[in-house]
Amino acid sequence: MTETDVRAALRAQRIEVPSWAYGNSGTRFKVFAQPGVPRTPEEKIADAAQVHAYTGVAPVVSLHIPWDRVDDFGKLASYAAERGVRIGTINTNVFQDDDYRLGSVTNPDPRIRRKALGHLLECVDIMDATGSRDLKLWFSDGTNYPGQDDIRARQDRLAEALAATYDRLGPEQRMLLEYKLFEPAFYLTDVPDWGTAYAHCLKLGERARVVIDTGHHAPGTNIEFIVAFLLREGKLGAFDFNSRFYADDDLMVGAADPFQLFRIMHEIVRADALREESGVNFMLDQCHNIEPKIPAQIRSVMNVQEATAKALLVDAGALAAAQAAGDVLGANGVLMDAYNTDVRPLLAQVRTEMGLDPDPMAAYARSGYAERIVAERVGGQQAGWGA
Ligand code: RM4
Ligand code: MN
Repeated sequence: MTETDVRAALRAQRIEVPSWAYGNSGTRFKVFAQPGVPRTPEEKIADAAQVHAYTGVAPVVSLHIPWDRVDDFGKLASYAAERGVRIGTINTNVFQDDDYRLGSVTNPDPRIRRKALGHLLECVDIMDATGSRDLKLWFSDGTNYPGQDDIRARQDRLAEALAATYDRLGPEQRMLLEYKLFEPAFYLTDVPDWGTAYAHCLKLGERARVVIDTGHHAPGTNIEFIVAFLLREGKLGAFDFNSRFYADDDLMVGAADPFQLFRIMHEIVRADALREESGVNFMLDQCHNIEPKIPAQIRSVMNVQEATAKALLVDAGALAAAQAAGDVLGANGVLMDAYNTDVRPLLAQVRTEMGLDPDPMAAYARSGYAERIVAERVGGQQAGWGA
């Protein structure tokens, strides 16, 4: 790839940001409120628009229902458009109601299963109003003790709810199924890994795809293998990017392991899946518990851009030649050369070409927006996880 092509690919890259990153969040021990945090979905969108304004590659905001419930979603979509962004993925939430103590769509009680399915279908109604393409499903469903419930029956119930939701989708809409190894369930999780998600998606059809949340694996898991495999099968729908040191830490992507992020993006570039038409959605799913939220999102977008730039710089011809020749060290050297390149000047140039400040962090800090929201957002109820 020529340097001009690399820069064009970086200009065309798109990263979706989560509305919940701008609200208060924390651990089960404490949520530290921050001044200036949004009180409404509109204020979250306004904050997300700042991330796009300084990076130029983050024009889409993901919503989480019911956290972002409004009376008129069409109006919310227009509000987003006025701020230069649009509403993206609709994230379902069947993990925060007392009824879901023993599960949502896999609950042994048919009444609760119907209630959970009702929420999933309502989220498709919301997609119709916002013009969203993707419905993202993550289930906290599972059990804490062996024998607590029947593993196979729970899979049957899950399959039934997934099929009913899939049937409700419009022709342009997709269903994305996310997996997670454990937490909040500690013994068994009903969708614990990519294989389970993949098997369900395969049965459902073309428009069902898997979401890889980078924080949802056992330590040491080779995530880029999962990426390569799903891309090859046409079943990778989206990423939830974040980083982890221990469990599902939801820290800034690229903070814990920038090399892993590079390896993931290398598989993306290798499969030519960076382009929007590939149908892979690059989302952030993060919580900024102690750091300021908008700058943390800007930094995260930049981290993804840096990993992408390095992946684009891999000399594909030299790599293929070394691989074909069985040159172990040569092939590894080609990859490491790209990883060890300082791509910050290249990205600064890309931003200048896009009419942006080459240093998004500094430009945002200078803008006065952070001070303004602290002064203006007084009173009301700050948005948060409600966990
Ligand atoms: C889950 C999962 C979902 C996200 C929620 C907030 O762990 O990652 O994607 O919507 O957290
Ligand atoms: Mn996630």
